[in-house]
Amino acid sequence: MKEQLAKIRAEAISALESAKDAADLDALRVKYLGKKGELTGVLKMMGRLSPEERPVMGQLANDVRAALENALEACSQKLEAAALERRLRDEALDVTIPGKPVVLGHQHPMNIALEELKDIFIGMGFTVLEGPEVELASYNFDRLNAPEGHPSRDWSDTFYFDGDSRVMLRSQTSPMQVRAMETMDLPIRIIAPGRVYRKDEVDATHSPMFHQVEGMVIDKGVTMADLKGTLNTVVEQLYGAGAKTRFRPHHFPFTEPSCEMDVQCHKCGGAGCPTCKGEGWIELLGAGMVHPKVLEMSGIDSGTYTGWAFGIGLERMAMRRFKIADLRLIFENDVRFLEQF
Ligand code: 2U9
Repeated sequence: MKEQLAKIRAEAISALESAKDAADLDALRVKYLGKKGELTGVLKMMGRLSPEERPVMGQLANDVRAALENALEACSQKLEAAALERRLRDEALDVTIPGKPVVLGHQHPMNIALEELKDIFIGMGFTVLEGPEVELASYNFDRLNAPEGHPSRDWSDTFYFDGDSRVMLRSQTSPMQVRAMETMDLPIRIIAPGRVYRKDEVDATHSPMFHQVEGMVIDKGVTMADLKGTLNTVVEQLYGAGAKTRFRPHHFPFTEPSCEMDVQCHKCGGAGCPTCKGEGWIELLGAGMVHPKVLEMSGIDSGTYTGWAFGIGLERMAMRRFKIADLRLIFENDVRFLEQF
């Protein structure tokens, strides 16, 4: 029996040396220490021993069990350490390798132009208002002194939603000024940027959707001098201190008197060149004193209050600012074009 125990011990220790993983260890544990294992088998034969031999063999068997358990534990720790070592090696990450560069996007040229303009007006105390693109014709036309039958209301120019021409895609951001007159306390100093829609064929200078920035000031004692002073300041901030302007008479239904403002050509300084088509001047915006009828329709006493308003086509402004020759480039969103700004 003594020899059997020594053999089990030697065999088990040697088998442990070639165990490769936890499954091998479990199999050996069952084989030697399990209920039907070899050590248990030997212990079952203890009954045949003499009373003197029994405690000696019992002690020996316990020693062998303890030795095997220790060896199993040691082997398990060794395998775990090796497995960890292998994982650390396999999953090693070199954090010093340079990363893949992230290509950062940037603002669209239209947004750059809009932000510049907004900054200038916010700096002068204006509030920025945004509102619905689907509008009531009453806000888009009637309240702006363009009653039924006015040419700007024509079906060939306007995107109406219904047969009786009551709901439409706004053709200008002016309805926002009407809404401001209805809801805001006087004095009012606002700009209204946004998308507007007109039935235009797409070409190098036209699109059925384009952007406007309109603005309006209403207060007591506001005159054409305030209009000119404010717009001259805007132009100086956009084009530099030396930029000259001129105001030409014009007609709009919502302003009286009305004008257009030109900026002296930055390329030729007024002499005439291809950029200004020989004119020396480039048209920038339309403006005028808010028509007394427009004030009265929105409940403002035109005897006490006066106002001025303007409208700029943002695409034209951005095209000049960034020297873009064809309007379609602005809407196509070709990355090769956008990357240039
Ligand atoms: C109210 C009163 C007056 C807005 C104005 C213009 C002149 C103008 C054009 C510029 C180029 C339209 O985008 S464009 O085609 N706009 O010339 N807009 S005055 O006047 C208003 C607006 C609202 C209540």
